[in-house]
Amino acid sequence: MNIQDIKVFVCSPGRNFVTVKVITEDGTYGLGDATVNGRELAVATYLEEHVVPCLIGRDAHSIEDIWQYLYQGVYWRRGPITMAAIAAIDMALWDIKGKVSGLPVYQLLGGKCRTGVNLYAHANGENIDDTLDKVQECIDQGFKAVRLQSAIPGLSETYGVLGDKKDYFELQGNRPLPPEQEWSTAKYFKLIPELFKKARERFGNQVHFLHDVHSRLTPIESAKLGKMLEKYNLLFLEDASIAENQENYKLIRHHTTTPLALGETYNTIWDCKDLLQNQLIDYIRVAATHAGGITGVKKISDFAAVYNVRTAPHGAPDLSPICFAAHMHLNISTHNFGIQEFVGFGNEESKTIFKHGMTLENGMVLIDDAPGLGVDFDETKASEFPYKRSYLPVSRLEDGTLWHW
Ligand code: KDG
Ligand code: MG
Repeated sequence: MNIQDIKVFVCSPGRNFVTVKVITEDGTYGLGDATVNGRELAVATYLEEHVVPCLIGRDAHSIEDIWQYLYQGVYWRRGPITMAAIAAIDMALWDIKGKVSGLPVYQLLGGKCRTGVNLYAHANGENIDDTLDKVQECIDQGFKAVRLQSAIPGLSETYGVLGDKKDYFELQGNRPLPPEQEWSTAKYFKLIPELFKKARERFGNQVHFLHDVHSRLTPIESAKLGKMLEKYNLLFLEDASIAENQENYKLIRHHTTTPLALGETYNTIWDCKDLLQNQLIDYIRVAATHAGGITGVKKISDFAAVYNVRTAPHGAPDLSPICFAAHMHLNISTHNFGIQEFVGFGNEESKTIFKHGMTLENGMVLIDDAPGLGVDFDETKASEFPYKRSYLPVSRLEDGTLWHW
């Protein structure tokens, strides 16, 4: 079953998505997500110029061989752009295999390990009370786990809290350049223990709490935060420090029993190999779109299982519903799955483009038995929302030093 054509679409229903459609000679097609937030056209060009010509005429069933061809077969391995391109092709090929066999992808991955996929929702507030009110809303909707983020007093903007702005397009105003945000660890440290103290006082142990540091702390500051939060019993603390140097986590781990999660920007097993085999983290957060697709994530999850590390896939809104569906098939069939981040199925515009049968029930996502990934893409609708240049913010300390965003 040879590949006849591959199309790449970039659309912007409120945010940019790069979508790949692989079409076989009998007309079967598969879909993949290749979105790298703020660098969308780099992946689209990589696909169109360097990947698509090599795949026409190849057997769409040879998923592993095509994965290796695009990974090992390229001298310039790894990196987010290459791995997102591989990811999109990989997802599309799994989608095709499922459609051809008449089975949902999770069946091809080994079948169901659980009935549904547990989620954590977001509570992002303007202050502590606002965050806690949003936790209540999440509980009312049936979520059993909630990530708490709150605006930091004294800083003009905080990660995760957009204020009256709908998204980063609005935050950038009419000037499509990276917005700049201030960071102060001292101000953050005044807020966070108070946030979780009040959260436990108000909600007791009825719900799991999580928090994303978004890599703003040094390793010793992360160790301190982990220790401060131990009594509030977090499900995990995410991206406490940047881990380009995986050794950083030895120091953090040594000081705290707060569970640690990491990996949403990782692209291959090599980015997290030391963290996993030294049991320095508890959850690995790689996303199918950024870590080589279903095939890439499966390799990482199986390796993680050996070291008792569970998966907690990235679920931000810059991953398209195709990536979310790929996660669902992985999550339901992976024994060492932990929890899935969830921020909804997209805005109203994006729902007119991406159609799927996933449903939300009592803090879980259920998937139907549609063959393949179970997502469809409306090309005509997508063309009504053309690409718009967009950037994620840049972070600086109060003295102007560039910092981790
Ligand atoms: O594109 C960047 C976002 O995906 C990221 O900031 C979201 O950290 C994030 C999360 O945990 O969802
Ligand atoms: Mg994160």
